[in-house]
Amino acid sequence: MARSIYQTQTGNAGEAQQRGREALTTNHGIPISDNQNSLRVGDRGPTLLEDFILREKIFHFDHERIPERIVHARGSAAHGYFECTDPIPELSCASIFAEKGKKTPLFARFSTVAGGAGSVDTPRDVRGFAVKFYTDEGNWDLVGNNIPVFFIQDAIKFPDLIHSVKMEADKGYPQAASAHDTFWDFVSLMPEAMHTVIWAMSDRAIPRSLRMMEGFGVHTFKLVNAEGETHFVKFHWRPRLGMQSLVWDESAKLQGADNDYHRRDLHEAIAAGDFPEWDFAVQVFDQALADSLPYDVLDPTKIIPEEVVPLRVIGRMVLDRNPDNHFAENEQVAFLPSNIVPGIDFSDDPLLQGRLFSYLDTQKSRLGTTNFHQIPINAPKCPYANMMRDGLMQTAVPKGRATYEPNSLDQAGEDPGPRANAAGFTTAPQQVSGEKLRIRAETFGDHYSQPRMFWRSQTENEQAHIASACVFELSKVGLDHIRNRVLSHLANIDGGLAQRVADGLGTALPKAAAPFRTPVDLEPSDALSIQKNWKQTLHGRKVGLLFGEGSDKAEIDKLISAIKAEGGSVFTIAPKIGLLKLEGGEMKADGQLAGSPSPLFDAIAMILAPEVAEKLARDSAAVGFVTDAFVHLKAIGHCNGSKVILARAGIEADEGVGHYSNLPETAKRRYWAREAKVRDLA
Ligand code: HDD
Repeated sequence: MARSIYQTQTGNAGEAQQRGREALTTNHGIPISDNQNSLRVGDRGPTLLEDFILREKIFHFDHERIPERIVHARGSAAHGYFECTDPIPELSCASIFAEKGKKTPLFARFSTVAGGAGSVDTPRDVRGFAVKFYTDEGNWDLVGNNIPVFFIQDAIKFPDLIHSVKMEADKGYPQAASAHDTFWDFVSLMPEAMHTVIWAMSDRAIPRSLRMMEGFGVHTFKLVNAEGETHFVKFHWRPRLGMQSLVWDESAKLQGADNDYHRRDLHEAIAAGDFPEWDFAVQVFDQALADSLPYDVLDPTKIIPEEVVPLRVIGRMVLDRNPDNHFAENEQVAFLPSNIVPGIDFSDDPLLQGRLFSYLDTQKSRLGTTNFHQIPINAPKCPYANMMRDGLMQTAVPKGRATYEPNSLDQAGEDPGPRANAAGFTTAPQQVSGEKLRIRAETFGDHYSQPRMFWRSQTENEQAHIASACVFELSKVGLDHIRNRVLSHLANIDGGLAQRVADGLGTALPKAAAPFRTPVDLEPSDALSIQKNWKQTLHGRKVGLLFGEGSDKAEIDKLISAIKAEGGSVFTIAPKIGLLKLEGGEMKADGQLAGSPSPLFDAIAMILAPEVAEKLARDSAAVGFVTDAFVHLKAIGHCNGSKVILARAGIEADEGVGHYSNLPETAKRRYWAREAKVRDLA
């Protein structure tokens, strides 16, 4: 018999078990004796159709992919729990909010909106913030975003919005980017989009980490207590690490440095036991307050500033376990805004109402069956029972004859009354009357006051980022009339902003668009600014430490311990990845210099022997390392020898540039004041 040049790694079941590994079998349990060679005639002859092992393997592989999500295709996810810290039985009878300390398991998925599943993590985009709570009264899915408002007011416009932002239909590009004609054409024809547009042009749309962004339920929902009393509510997630964003140039460079920047950051933090946490807060208000506001609480393009209705923290989310399998969990998780539990209810927000249909419908297309709820990541963790039966991929084996209700077969002798549960979900009663109309309330008609409030709530530096983002995006728009129409809307938000964008584009400012409602000046809200709420901490932040042959090992160790003592982490970088001889020891780097550019870190340090520094000053990777750190407004901690690299990069010292021993302090922030020196912002 011919012998294979490849030895089988599979062996027989007995051998594999002896090695403590599961033996390979087909999907039908037949042990496989050889996973290296297909069945053929002789050792060089044709492959036989009879080879059921080959055919099954290739057949399964050919069908590995399922349709990616039409939006939010690229996502990163984790398991965790919700802990109730301040029960609210007076507001809601939801069991999840019933007792202090009560924990509810959950699965969270963060996503970009526009790009495909394989696109990069750091484009300018809204981020999805979806949480599935496996409560003991069924699954509650809070499917929100990191921006508290949405582009459109009515679900009927959603396909149009998404078609406009996705890659252009004829060209198939750009991928994962709003900087193109169709997006700006659509939003400039829909003035209601302006509020979300200005958030999307702000630093909120380029988060530093998924762990450092806020989340919002966006819509107004209702809380319902045991007596049936209702209140309006908006849901908020607040990151314990504080908010942080990238600068635009950094986020663009990260797209080359690490496609998976956010996914890796989340995964590594959880793997290291540094579990990301968010506070969960509610903004609760009644009809009287809603009536007193100059905008409609059912309009998803509006926020209620927390200075108007304060936030009450009632719980926290901790993400403490990475998924075991990306496909089974992250890809197959099906979020449904219609998954709601007793004690919470929908409002009449017309965007929310449309979402209640869309998500259930999309799951049938993605997961292929009405039984997608049986997939482990989607199945409730409490018992569930009903008379729904059969369907594609039915994996349950329900027992009994009766598949209808009421019936008197299941529990013989029992009263065959309805089996519904009096404590089950009830819709809060609400008076509704009116004619059937396709119309939008005039109270939805103020499109500029809130974007103006957002603009005025930002620091000067944040305003410059917004204006520059508008210039960048509109400079990618090919058609003048679209650019001009955008400018005509910006003029209604703030004349200064519009002028700066027009100047940045080198174009004349057109006249302001005619507003449906004249904008008013609302009180600015400090809570809307990232920089005003900056958390001075090293927790969650990473320092890139460059060393080389002959570096002082004791100094390196001292700096690493000091950074770790402040909650930060260190990634060591050297020109070579192998074991290096240092002054006083040896050390291996985590990464090689050319593959570890500084956009990957929050701050950088250099501890180098003078002759190594001299050499690196002629290496573009080292010069780029410090140049990028400087223009991305990061702290730079250097030794005396490494000044030669800074000099080569033309870096002048400022309060963020100094001896590495100060880095544990200086790395806690970015140096916004430096920006005017390194970048011409609009
Ligand atoms: Fe949506 C996915 C958030 C409006 C239709 N949406 C999706 C996800 C998030 C959001 C976070 C990803 C969930 C996951 O990780 O799997 N969507 C929002 C927010 C909206 C919003 C905050 C407005 C406030 N969405 C919206 C409307 C519609 C949809 C108005 C349709 C009428 N969204 C979908 C969808 C997706 C989706 C097509 C794609 C995949 C999926 O649902 O499961 O059904």
